[in-house]
Amino acid sequence: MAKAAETHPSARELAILRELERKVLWLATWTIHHANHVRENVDGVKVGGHQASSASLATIMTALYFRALRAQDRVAVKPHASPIYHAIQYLLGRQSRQKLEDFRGYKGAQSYPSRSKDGDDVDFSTGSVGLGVAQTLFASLMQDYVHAHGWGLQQPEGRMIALVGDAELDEGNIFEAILEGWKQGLRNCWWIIDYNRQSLDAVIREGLWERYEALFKAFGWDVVILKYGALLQQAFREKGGERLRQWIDNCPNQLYSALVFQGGAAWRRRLLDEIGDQGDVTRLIEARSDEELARLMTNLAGHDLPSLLEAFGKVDHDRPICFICYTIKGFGLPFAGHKDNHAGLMTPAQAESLRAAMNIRPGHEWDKFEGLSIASAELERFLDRVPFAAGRRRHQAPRIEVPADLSVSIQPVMSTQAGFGALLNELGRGKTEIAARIVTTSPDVTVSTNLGPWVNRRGLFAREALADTFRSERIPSTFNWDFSPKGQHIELGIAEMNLFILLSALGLSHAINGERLIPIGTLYDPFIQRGLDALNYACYQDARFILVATPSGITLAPEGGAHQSIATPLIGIAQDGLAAFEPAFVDELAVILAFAFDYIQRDAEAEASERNWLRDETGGSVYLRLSTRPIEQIKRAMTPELRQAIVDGAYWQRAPGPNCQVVVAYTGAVVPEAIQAVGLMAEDRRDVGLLAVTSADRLNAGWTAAQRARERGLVHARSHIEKLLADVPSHCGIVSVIDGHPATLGWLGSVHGHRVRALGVEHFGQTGSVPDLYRHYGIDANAIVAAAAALTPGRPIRHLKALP
Ligand SMILES: Cc1ncc(C[n+]2csc(CCOP(=O)(O)OP(=O)(O)O)c2C)c(N)n1
Ligand SMILES: [Mg+2]
Repeated sequence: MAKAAETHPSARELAILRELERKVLWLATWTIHHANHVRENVDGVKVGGHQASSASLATIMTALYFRALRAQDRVAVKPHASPIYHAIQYLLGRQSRQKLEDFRGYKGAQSYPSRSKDGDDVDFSTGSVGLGVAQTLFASLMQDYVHAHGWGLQQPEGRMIALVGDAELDEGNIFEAILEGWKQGLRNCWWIIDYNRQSLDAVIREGLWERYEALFKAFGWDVVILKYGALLQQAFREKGGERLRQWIDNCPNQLYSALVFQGGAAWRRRLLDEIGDQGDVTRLIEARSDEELARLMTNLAGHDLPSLLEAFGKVDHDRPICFICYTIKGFGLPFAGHKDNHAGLMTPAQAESLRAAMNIRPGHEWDKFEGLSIASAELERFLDRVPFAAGRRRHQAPRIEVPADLSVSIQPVMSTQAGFGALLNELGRGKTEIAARIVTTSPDVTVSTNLGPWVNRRGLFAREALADTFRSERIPSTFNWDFSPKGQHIELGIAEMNLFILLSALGLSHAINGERLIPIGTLYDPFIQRGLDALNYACYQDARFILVATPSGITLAPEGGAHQSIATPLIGIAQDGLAAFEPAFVDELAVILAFAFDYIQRDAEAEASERNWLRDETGGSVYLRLSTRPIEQIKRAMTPELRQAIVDGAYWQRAPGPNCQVVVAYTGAVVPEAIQAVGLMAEDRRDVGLLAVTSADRLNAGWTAAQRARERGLVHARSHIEKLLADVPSHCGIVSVIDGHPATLGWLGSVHGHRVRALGVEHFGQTGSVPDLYRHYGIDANAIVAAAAALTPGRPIRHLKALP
């Protein structure tokens, strides 16, 4: 049970926090101003405003970072509050002045908080709105998982906190996460909504807070509404105050924003017009100068430190909480409240008047304590004792030993998906460290992606045990669905976004909790696209996981249409931070999975290896595109050379002879067609080669890197694919084939200038049998032969049938 933070701040502490709040607002505003008006802006492009959006959170973040947060808490900061975040870190001595001066510039502080690109201890990246919010929810589940398994108990439980824009809540993935959080018994999660009632373009709808309140409560969250600051609360207690409160409560968002922008005189006119009574209310208004009236009317709780500190400090439980904090976008700045302020930048003249108001002398804009009325030494002492900054926040975890060989009994005919199930089943049987650290998860496709046998052995995870009633009732079932705190499979609802964000959370456990997990997520390959932005997000954060996508392609024949993935191999190539593989045989898969266990744990800062020109030392996540198609397996010894080639991305299954006219290069489940085509051509084309491509992604990356190295003078740089194709005669044609977009392998011809005919799938699939569809899309043996015949001169190929 979480304990309430200690007592109220003393008057002195509050005075210091108020000074810091001013300073944070100044530094953030100046950072953006400097990037636009002071730093030499070579291309004349404005580097982004967001002064208004930042100012909205200045008070809340001051309250959090300088008092309410503890070192074990983790925060996702709304993207446009990045300057506020960096300013706070600067004051805490964790961000350099140079980085602030270079904000949004080359290698400067990032526009949006970035775990991987910023040096000042960003917990979770944000930028694509909605994702960072959900990340905190899943990070909290991850923390529960780690602790329930008896790991990391020396560390106190942290709160996972998101600072959320009100318009950010339009993102559907947030609601998917809330639902999942409810199912999983979410704890220790705070979402603090910056309810400034403005989005990027406009002012938001009336009464949204009521919808949020009902919604969060429906899913078991506490809701705390922070609306009025201390000044307003005091005014409400005066005579006529109740009338003022009613007026504010009924005031439309648009009008409130407009009046905030217009200032004291406008407030006065409007209030007197609408509720002036020549009595109490009029007196309440007239007792204040324009300036005081403006300060009163903008004294919303989200800009009132005592209200915020009290609300955060008095939490004494671990239930999830949604704080709805009323704020003003651009608070304290000249465009406060204006609906066009999102990208608004202060003019140099406005910046000068802010400088004057803040007592900042020219040339001292970056001085930490410039213009403050409390002595620097006292402020320094305070900052040195800030609980958030005490101790280590980013952890490391030792490497988990990975066996060189993963054992699996390979059936004569077997699909890669079945192979995956068998490999995990074998792992589940043993008592190895790697098996203990594996955590699997799947969005309602656990059984259909072949995780069933693993789950039978290792059980499902839940903080509280829940027996499988079918089992206790002795009803025969293939699957044991018992939940316990020791279970190793996290069963998710169908939402793929949640899968990727959970993988993102599990895949950061080593850094967040100092405990390494080996996360494996499974889903149907086409639905990668449903969660693609979240996958991209997970990779950007450098989370480490293995993604197993199966089934894939039109090989999923009878399912038809948009169930059949086409573009995913290209995603595998293009997605940074993700090494994509598509093995054809189960022995290849075993090699790749063992590699993946190791690869996701690597984090060295090494240059690309001269062997294959891949940045293998830095590691990354892994994507395996698998298939349900049963394939006749090859009986062969796994030599070290073959193992290496499979990991590097390709090997000759049949090396081309010296007079080779055609090479067939295949990936994945179409291997029987490729082999058959080579056989059909053998009599009429000489020395046909058969190239097995296990990773178009890694081949392509190595090739690109080797070219770049040569262009920089490393003339001997050679990538794996360049070496493989080096002896293929230049007149030889390459027919490539994949159950996916043909561009995946189409680039092979550019390596040494061979002509290529790239076969694959470009259009939405049909239902049908595998042979029907392979014929229809032209990736069957006959189509491969026809492509070879068209590409390479020579006598007609006897076994070629007319194409349909
Ligand atoms: C997925 C995604 N879509 C669009 C954007 C562009 N965008 C950035 S902030 C924003 C809206 C900001 O509104 P709100 O969340 O209320 O924050 P505020 O600006 O009020 O602080 C939009 C549409 C984005 N960053 N991510
Ligand atoms: Mg907003």
